[in-house]
Amino acid sequence: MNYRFSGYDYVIFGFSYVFFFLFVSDAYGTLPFTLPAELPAWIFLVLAVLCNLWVLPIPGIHPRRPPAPEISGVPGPAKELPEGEAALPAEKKPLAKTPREKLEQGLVKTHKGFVERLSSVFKRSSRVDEVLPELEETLVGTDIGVKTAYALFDYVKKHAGDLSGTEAMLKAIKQQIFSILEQRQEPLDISDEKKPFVIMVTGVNGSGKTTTIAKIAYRLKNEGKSVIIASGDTFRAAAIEQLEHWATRVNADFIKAHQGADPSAVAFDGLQAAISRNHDVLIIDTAGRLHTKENLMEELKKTKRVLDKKLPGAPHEILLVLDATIGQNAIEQTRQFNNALGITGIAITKLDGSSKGGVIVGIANEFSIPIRFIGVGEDMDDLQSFQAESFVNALFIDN
Ligand SMILES: Nc1nc2c(ncn2[C@@H]2O[C@H](COP(=O)(O)OP(=O)(O)OP(=O)(O)O)[C@@H](O)[C@H]2O)c(=O)[nH]1
Ligand SMILES: [Mg+2]
Repeated sequence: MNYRFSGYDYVIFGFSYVFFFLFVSDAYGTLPFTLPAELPAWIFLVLAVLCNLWVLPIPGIHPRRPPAPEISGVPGPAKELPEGEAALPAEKKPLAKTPREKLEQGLVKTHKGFVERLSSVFKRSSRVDEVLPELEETLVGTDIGVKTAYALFDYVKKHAGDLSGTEAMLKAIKQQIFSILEQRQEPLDISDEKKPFVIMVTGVNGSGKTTTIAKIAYRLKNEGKSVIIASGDTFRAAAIEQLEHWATRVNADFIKAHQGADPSAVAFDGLQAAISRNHDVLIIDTAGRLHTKENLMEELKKTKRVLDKKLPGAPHEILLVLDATIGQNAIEQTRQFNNALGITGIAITKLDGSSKGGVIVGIANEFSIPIRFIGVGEDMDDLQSFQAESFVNALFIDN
């Protein structure tokens, strides 16, 4: 916590020592003077504790002392801002990070959870054959999924004879991961021929759908596109309000639904509004769970059908939002959503909060679905277009 002690605090802190000394002396009967009244020893202890409490930075107890200003450049809590800009006056703004720095910072935990684990295996010995059994075990224990772990392991084993040492093994793995990821690098192309371009955003609850929608809308608005957002997650009123808040913040049009409304009817209304108001892009939020007993996938399929009926070819993108913190479970989620809906793009969020971001390699290896975006933070510009090369370089930083 950022906190500065004033001179006044040091005096109070000194008093706490005095009271503690009095408590100990009184308790042992060695007080060097007589007290004016018969006070029990514990009174001094209470006073010492109170002095300490006064000095310690406890929220709510020190309204008179604001925290020291943020100077580290670490993003603070979400700011209430138009166009995603920082609310601080220019001279107080922390230095803006470049997308590359954000990516590197966002992948620090995954670097530790994946690359450092592999590096530690290679540090044991410089002989390729000696580390193979441990490499197998370590790869399988990471978050890339067993299938991909064995694909990488088999590759290294097969080429073991050509590799000069364990350092070359890590480089070979890095290269293989790049090859896997490169195939999935295909940014979302919003062509003018498909107008309105309809993006249906899916994923389990809490995966980051609504925030990702806001971030995409923010990007598109910056590119000069007009955007409308429809709140197809009618599970709870708060979800609708959350989306409305984001739509206002990024200056996008919004189709509001009431809680409990039929999600496919909301999507239909959104599409109708997008057409009549001549918007370039419609983004539809969907629920991660439902209030009815109906199956989530069936409901999503229905929404997809309704959109296609109104505008043949829509939705043009069915974006699956996956939370990187759940690790390998994201692979199973992709399978289920893809089987039901035919996912056309993936966004992986919360990489900054996860050491399990290696799962992206497993997803890229097991499904031929483009990875459109990666989320590396909670700010509006923390959604990046997925680029295999910069991703792998940030992941294997220093290697
Ligand atoms: N650190 C970090 N947090 C994120 C990222 N993306 C989303 N979040 C946070 O994840 C939480 C859930 O995000 P939502 O967008 O509400 O998720 P959702 O899928 O819409 O959730 P439901 O509406 O409950 O289904 C929020 O606190 C977001 O701020 C990210 O890339 N990094
Ligand atoms: Mg939501």
